[in-house]
Amino acid sequence: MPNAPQVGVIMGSRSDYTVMQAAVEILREFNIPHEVRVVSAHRTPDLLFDYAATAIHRGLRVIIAGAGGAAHLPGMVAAKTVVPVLGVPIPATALQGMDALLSIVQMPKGIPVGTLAIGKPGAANAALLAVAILATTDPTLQQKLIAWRETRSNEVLAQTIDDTE
Ligand code: RP5
Repeated sequence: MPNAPQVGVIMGSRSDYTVMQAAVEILREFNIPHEVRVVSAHRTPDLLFDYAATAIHRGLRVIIAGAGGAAHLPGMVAAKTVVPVLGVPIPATALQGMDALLSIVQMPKGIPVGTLAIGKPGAANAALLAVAILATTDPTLQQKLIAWRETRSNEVLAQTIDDTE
């Protein structure tokens, strides 16, 4: 299926979408077929198991999982699939995402989760990393990613600072 999702973006709650939208925007920019779902590790554990267990057969090549608090979603998904899982810590509690970061990054040896930064920069980078992973087998996408980076470089090169103010 040509438009079958290649990247799954999941999150523990609808409230996480304000952060995870940054990932979706990047995937849209690169025209990556993707899907976006709410899958909660502790509130819908059966859905989590089903989502992860069927991911590879449905053609998903990367899963981006955002979660706040104890943030066990990315690790649990990774435990049920060999599709690469990228975890995004959501600043959802009084600890501003440090809790989620430590939970996601401290996976015991054997079940890796690629852990990104807390919040929107991490969500955007998770999508860029997903694009880079897909680009390893897609030269056209690789060129697009290179051009995207060049645009960012040129933006910085064009920046000036008026130090007389
Ligand atoms: C986690 O709890 C979610 O990933 C979210 O970041 C956090 C709060 O969820 P809600 O109470 O807003 O649904 O499971």
